[in-house]
Amino acid sequence: MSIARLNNQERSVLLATLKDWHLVEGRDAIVKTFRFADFVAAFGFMSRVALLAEKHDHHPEWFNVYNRVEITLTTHDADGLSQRDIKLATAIDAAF
Ligand code: H2B
Repeated sequence: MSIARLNNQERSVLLATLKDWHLVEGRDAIVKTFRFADFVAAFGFMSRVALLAEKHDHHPEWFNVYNRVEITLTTHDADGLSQRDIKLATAIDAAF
């Protein structure tokens, strides 16, 4: 299914409202790194995000080492950033 990419105005709103999410160099995506006390805390967060991803039908690219979780969001169906990424990023921040 196709969905619209964010326009320039939506992008500035996105970056102004989402804390510590950054544009990825060389692709239309955003990334944020989350740090936790230990692996169990990090994995608990990943479990919450997994449920959110299913609920939103939007799934993160992510990388975990011990207490660090790096999450990248983009919309393959839009070939870049869409409102779905804003919505999921906001929900992820609330689960942190
Ligand atoms: N997740 C992400 N990050 N991007 C997508 O384009 C996407 C997704 N598409 N999760 C969804 C699932 C799509 O495959 C289903 C069919 O809606």
